[in-house]
Amino acid sequence: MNIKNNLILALDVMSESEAIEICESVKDYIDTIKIGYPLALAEGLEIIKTLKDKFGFKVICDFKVADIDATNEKICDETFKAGADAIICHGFVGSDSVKACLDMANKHEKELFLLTEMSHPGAKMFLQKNADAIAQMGVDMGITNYVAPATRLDRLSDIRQIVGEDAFIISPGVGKQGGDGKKTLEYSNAIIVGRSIYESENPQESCKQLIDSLNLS
Ligand code: OMP
Repeated sequence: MNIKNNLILALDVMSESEAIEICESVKDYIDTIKIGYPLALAEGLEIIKTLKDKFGFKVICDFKVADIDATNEKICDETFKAGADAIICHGFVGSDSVKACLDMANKHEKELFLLTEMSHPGAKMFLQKNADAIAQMGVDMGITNYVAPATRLDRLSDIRQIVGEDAFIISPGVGKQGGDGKKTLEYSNAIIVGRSIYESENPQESCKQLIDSLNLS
């Protein structure tokens, strides 16, 4: 996936009108947004097409799909039918569950991102211990897109080692969760940023400043 300015906006706002307002203000700087449960539950899956049609954005659906294979298949099918360009699934559920997502992404000729280790403190309790194995499972399954944390660069680096230079990694946790965008991009292909843009007084200016900071030599 080609992502403008290596920046994905996590659009976790709670209404279509807010979403449109934010997108309007940052549309010159980004071409890819991530929609998760907050906005999809508030406005329905139609919000995907609404924002794609209005702004021409690519949409990654962050539904962290984590069920048995039969259910994952249905979740992914509906999400791609609604217009998503990619979906994020969890890896801890194992290869049969992940394969159901991968097969559905391939069927729709769309993309799957495998979430390895999460960015928040709680990820250290259970997920971190298995994140390398989750990443390795993804490699073994031929998955090329991953989500890995901007909040722990040592772990991000480990995951990059496992998935290889050709894999595509996107990383949440820059800004509000404490991660540094420029350092993260030493390992990742793109950063995912939410609150520090959409909660800002001036989302356009925050977006611009963030992009400038990524390009500082
Ligand atoms: P901010 O912390 O507001 O920048 O948003 C980060 C976004 O990335 C939110 O939409 C989170 O749900 C998401 N996210 C994480 O923060 N950590 C993860 O480990 C994984 C995700 C994700 O899958 O996108």
